[in-house]
Amino acid sequence: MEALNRSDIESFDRNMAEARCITAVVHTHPDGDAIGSGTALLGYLSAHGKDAVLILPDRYPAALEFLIGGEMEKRVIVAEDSMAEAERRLRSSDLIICLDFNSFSRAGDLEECLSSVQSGKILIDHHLNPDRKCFSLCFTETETSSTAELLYHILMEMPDIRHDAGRLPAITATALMTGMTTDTNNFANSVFPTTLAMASSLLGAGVDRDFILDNIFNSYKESRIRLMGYLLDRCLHITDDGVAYMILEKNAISKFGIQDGDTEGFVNIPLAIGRVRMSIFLKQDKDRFRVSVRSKKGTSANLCAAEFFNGGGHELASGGKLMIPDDVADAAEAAAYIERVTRIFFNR
Ligand SMILES: [Mn+2]
Repeated sequence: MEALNRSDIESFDRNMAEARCITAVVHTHPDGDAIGSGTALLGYLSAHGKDAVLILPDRYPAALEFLIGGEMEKRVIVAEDSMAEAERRLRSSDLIICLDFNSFSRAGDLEECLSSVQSGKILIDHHLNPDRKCFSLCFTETETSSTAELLYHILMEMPDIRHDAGRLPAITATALMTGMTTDTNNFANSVFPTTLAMASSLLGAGVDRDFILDNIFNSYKESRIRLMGYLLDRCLHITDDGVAYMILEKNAISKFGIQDGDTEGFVNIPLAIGRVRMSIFLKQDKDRFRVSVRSKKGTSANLCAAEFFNGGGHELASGGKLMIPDDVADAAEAAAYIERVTRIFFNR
């Protein structure tokens, strides 16, 4: 990643110092990086005596409860459960810090409120194409593993931290390590020299990586593993172009008792197959499918998601949606849609 701009760092520090009421916001369906960077910042601000709150557009996966439980929970608002409280909080904030998303539309029902409030807004993110005009200060960097890593490098520059991870509040150090670990899928992708340097400093500062790994990778419900087996056996298709896709429909979601977050990472599994170049995972959600796209180097998940799935994100890891009936007439049409558009994508 590029060196952080000194004047940006100074203005970030000044913005935080001058604000009394600071609110962090993350994207819908928050993952480990969103919750990790959000709670890390919350821990840092709280240690500085700030009135700090983290707003999540909707509920978080159970596997991340270890970051949000206890004292922290009082400082988290789930907008899906308390929209009025979330909007009140945003309106009364002196400073809003958006983490791990590139435009307000990724904050779901909070979009309008975020656009209309007049406070200072800071972006810290690692996705492509940030909506810069909406922010008074932007830290965006795609050459980094995660928002957690970017936030780590920013915090290292703060005058009270002075490049010593041991000076970070313990919850901040743990949460930063968690966000980076989930976004790299435990050091499997998007690992940069700076990523390993961060991991090394955090381990040196006493972060318990075994505790984090136990929570994020070894605490799943049995239903997740059984659903994984069902999907791989019954629902995995691979096209002649090497596109693997799985479609999780409503009936299977209720049959297996699946909740948000339970299917996290499923999209990566088919990439282990030699001839697969791209993997697409669809999950039905009311009037739409939520779409995850992953690709191997040389194929752009981002371009495919942007052109055919109303989305985008990173070069090799993107997301989007498929609307019913705008994009596909009904759920049963989704497979044919994927076959058709990926044939176009790979053969022109
Ligand atoms: Mn991220």
